Amino acid sequence: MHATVAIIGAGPAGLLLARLLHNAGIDSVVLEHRDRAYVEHRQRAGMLEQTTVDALRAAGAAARLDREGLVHHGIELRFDRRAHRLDFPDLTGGRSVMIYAQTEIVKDLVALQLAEGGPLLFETQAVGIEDGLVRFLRDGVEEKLTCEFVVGCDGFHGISRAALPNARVYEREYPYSWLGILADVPPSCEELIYAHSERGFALHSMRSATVSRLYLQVPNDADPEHWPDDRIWDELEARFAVDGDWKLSRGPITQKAVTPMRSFVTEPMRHDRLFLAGDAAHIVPPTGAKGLNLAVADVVVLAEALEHWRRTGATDLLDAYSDTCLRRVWRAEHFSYFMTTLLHLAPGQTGFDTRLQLSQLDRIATSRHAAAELAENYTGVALRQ
Ligand code: RFL
Ligand code: PHB
Repeated sequence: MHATVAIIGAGPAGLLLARLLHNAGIDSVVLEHRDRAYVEHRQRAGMLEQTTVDALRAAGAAARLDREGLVHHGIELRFDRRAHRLDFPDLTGGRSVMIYAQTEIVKDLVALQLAEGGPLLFETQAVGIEDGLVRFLRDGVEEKLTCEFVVGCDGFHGISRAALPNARVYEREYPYSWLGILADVPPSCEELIYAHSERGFALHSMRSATVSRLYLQVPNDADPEHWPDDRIWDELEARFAVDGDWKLSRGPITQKAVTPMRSFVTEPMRHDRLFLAGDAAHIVPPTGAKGLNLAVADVVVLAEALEHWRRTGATDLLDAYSDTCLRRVWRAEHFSYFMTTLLHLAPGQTGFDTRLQLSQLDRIATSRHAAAELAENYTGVALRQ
């Protein structure tokens, strides 16, 4: 088998890259370890920056997103039993975000790829990367895919990262995790609520007018089995408590999972003809909602560079890929770290630490500059700076 570009992984990064290359007339083959149902139902991100929405539209992959996505013009911060709204268009000169689940983006991109694009092989595991060659296992048999370029879009647990010699790794783990739930109940809010409380962090997000997505900070060793539905709703209610008459609606919980939090960057994101994109190259804790957006931004930059190479033979944009991406990646790393440490209670945290968090939250609530700094980062920085 041969392709100009071998793409490992059919998450948002790999699927969108395949679509962008197809649109540019560059052939690719996508190898995906898991089956289609698994990839389409893995519950993850929900918040899309404007740049991500624009990229999906330009790729011709936004028909359903434009019908079903929810445009959000702000978020609410809750702390000290107070609610403070950040108005994004006002603070950023007109920017907003969209709520549309990662599962739906993946479904849309898989359908387009199967209908119009090159091969997308499920249950096909890449097991080795050499110069211009990917070895993979299908039905227990090892096969070879030769190519001009390999792009590792295989997430944090993939094999691509290890194929980069001389990479430097920067990493941080956090002393807490998220218990995420999906519930069949209309959201109790119109916009996302990020809550700081003396019991720990909570986030109210949503998937549609009838499905809510909520998260609770829990210890790293938390077992979802120890979190029966009533305990989850009681804890959410306590953490979102606010003066006034707001009420949290309860409903049947259909999914529960615990996710650890990590910051991770590997540099550079390229060696020779091997490129990394998305979670394969960098991880952020989910508090800033940046992971999926970074993955999309990486492949937009890479697809343009490959198209430029195909048209002119020049490698200058490919050579600049890693530096171009890492500048945006580190901004998102800082912002995600900032949001995470601002809103969570670390085990053993002192009253002093909590007072600092509350002071910073109060600053965001009272200073337009502080609010604008948060809003600009949340709605997303430019693709290239
Ligand atoms: P993915 O989605 O992990 O896809 C990688 C794919 O590679 C496959 N694979 C292999 N295939 C072939 N051979 C191998 N050897 C392979 N090894 C692995 C895997 O099966 C998989 O299909 O990476 P990608 O495409 O880079 O996308 C990244 C995003 O999925 C991730 O950053 C976001 O989900 C992070 N994230 C959020 N990001 C946002 O932008 N906004 C959010 O609101 C947001 N919320 C979240 C999140 C992540 C969460 N979790 C569970 C980590 C909320 C949560 C709870
Ligand atoms: C989500 O909807 O899953 C979501 C939204 C915002 C975040 C993290 C997750 O910061």
